[in-house]
Amino acid sequence: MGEWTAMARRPRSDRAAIGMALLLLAGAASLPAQAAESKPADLSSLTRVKVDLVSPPFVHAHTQKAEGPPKIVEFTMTIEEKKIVIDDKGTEVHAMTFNGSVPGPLMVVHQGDYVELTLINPATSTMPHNIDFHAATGALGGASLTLVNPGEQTVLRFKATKAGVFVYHCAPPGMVPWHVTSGMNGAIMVLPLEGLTDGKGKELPYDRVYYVGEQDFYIPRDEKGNFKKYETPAEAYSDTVEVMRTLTPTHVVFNGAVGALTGSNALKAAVGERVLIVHSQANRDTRPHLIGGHGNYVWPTGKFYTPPDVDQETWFIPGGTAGAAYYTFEQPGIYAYVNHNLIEAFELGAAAHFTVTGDWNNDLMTSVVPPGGS
Ligand SMILES: [Cu+2]
Repeated sequence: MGEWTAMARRPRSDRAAIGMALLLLAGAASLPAQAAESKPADLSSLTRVKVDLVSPPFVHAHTQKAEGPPKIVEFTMTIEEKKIVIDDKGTEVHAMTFNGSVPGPLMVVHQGDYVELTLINPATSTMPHNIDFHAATGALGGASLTLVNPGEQTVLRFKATKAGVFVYHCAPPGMVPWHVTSGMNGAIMVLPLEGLTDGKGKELPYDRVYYVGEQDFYIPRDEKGNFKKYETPAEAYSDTVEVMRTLTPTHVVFNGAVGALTGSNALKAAVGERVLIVHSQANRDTRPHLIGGHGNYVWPTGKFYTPPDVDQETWFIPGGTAGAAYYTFEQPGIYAYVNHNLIEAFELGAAAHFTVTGDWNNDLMTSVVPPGGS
């Protein structure tokens, strides 16, 4: 029986001991006790807003500038363990997901708001899960306060003190990289009260926002080199960890599968529209590039009070980070948005398309002599 099933059946006291060992490692052993004993925060005067999350690449409705004083923003996510197909050859992963999608949904709040998440692990799950918000302060990002066994749920509230886009991911003791590379990650966007700016006073409102979650998968192969299929996550566990330890992914994809954002699933925009692309990678470094376009304003590490880089060709997002890029499309056509490690883009799957409508600008580009014979 794999370690993960043993984890699921451990009683609370054992789980607490494991969590404590992890906390000792992190040098933060006393935090959960303090959380339980200290005075509760009085937030009774704050307005509560309930938000329904939507699946990426789309983002729930929100205002870019804050309206009114800080709020408590309520989100609910249900964990879903499910088999998904990740390429056109039928390769399967027993995915672990927040709300059924890889990546999990993008949450949007404003700086100073309180994020209140109800995290549900249904009885049909086979494993414990939790959530570590990189945007949160304390208790391993909330991970040590949110470990839920199958059939349990929990509510975590944290104050969004820092503006930017931030990764969240599952981090169950003993199984962190397996859960993260099985799809259990997403991002939150904490907007400055005044919305996005260039850091010099110019406002940067967007007409559209898309969320791209890049995912590395590690699928075991059989003796003939074909990808293996397994009946359960438990069965896949030890072979998968072996592949993970090579640090060589078999797939690097956007939004859970090769082609999830290409062809008929392409992202849409029009000439003149200002588009914000939020891009997260919870485990590996990445290098987004918009072929035929630019990053007019880019926050490569995603933090909105760091002035954006301008006119970028390719930008670097370190693993464990969400970044953001802002671009106003100027020409119609199909653009590829890729990880510019081109082997990862073209051979492993890390590519999306934008389909942009509008009028061609001959001043920006003209075919003077079309390709042909001399
Ligand atoms: Cu998990």
